Amino acid sequence: MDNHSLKRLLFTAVTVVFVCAACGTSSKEETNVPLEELVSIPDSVVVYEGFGVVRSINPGRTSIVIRHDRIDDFMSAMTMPFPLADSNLASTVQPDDSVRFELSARGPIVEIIAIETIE
Ligand SMILES: [Cu+2]
Repeated sequence: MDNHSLKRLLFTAVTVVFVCAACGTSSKEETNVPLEELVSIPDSVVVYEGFGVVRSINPGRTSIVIRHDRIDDFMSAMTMPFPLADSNLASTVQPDDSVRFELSARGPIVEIIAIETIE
């Protein structure tokens, strides 16, 4: 199992824990318990730099699919969607652009915090 698969599995596990916790809650007031209180999400954020080519931007501008190179200590090369920390980031790129981007990773929560086109 590569590192990315592990992260996906972790994310799935977190989602399952969250859903199960919501199901087991009897009071409506307790259904919006922050994820951080249900599972251990580290406080520390790690920022990774990535390079790749934009494949598509989702219509809601909440994520971008990138065919990315290997990201050292994080994941192998692949094509995958990345959530955007800010939808304004989507306006700076378009499909087929070569890009450099920065990812913040807080446990299984990964998102693009910066992106720019490169030559
Ligand atoms: Cu990836």
